[in-house]
Amino acid sequence: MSDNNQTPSIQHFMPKDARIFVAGHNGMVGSALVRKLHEEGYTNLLRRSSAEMDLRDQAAVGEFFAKECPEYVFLAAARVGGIIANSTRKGEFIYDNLMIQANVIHNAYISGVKRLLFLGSTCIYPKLSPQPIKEEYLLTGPLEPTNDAYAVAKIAGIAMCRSYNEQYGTRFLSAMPNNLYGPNDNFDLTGSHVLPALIRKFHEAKENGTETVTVWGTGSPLREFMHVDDLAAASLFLMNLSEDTCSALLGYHPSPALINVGSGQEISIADLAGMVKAIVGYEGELVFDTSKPDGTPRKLADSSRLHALGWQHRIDLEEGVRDAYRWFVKSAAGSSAPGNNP
Ligand code: GFB
Repeated sequence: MSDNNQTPSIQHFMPKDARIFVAGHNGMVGSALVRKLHEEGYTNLLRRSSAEMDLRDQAAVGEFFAKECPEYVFLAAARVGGIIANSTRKGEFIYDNLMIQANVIHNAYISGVKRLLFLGSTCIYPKLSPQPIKEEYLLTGPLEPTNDAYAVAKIAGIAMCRSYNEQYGTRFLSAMPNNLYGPNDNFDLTGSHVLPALIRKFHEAKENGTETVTVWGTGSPLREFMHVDDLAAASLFLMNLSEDTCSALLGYHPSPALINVGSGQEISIADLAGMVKAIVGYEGELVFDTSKPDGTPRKLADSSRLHALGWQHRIDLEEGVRDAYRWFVKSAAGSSAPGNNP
């Protein structure tokens, strides 16, 4: 990985033996958080698979918090998916996300968790928001209809963190990353985001000698991408802010307790397809299926609030896509639905 942008080493506000709950540790984001926490020397991680604890179950989550008493919580568990999953399974997206986050955030308050980081997505912002998108543009316009159920759930989570901070003095921060990719992504073509879908499609077309690969939509939408290892680094950076800096962020005016985590690496879907095609080494043609939705035309996060704190992403998009492709070939190629998002 390139190291052009120097990220300051993480200050360690959280003690190395702190009891840290990573909710959603088997997903792409949660597993990256666990890797990063281990790399930084954290030894006391609490994890529960969805089979061991259904985060939608209020009683089960209450018992877990009462028994395990986590001190810090990374809330990376969520129902997530690409544009078609979001638009065709809205009931699941709104119910699962509302239940998971309400149970975890509420029990974090009840059990006296010191800090919580709630992870969402830049699709919380208005469909036609001015660009780049500042945190204070939240709730200033209509949402993109293909993912409004997911976005409303995530906005409710942000409001819940803010409300608990105001009423109960908790220290719950919401971080909104752009489009993520990396190891343990979901490569199932019906549910995945664009980048893992393109990796799988080009790889299989190359293996099978298929003459064309279909890309959904017009190819014109712009998206900002970030490797999940960068998000994990940013999440630890935020959780380890000094008390004063954390307080300033929680009380920031306008738009308290909310921070964008972007890379600035914006690219059109057509150009992204060209990049993946070259990395995979596929030599056929691209076909654009305009019966599929484009979604929001552009969602570039303004990450200046995070940059002002001293954090920058490190992984260049092309290198990151090469890394994700290597992971796919090693771990996932050939199976129908490998990996899982949180
Ligand atoms: O990544 P994606 O599914 O999600 O799609 P969003 C991004 C763009 O890539 C859309 C196009 O314009 C898609 O039409 N695209 C082209 C493809 N080919 C494909 C393909 O094979 N699969 C997929 N999935 N897309 C999601 C939201 O929005 O992004 C979520 O629905 C969340 O709520 C997530 O915010 C990060 O960027 O459009």
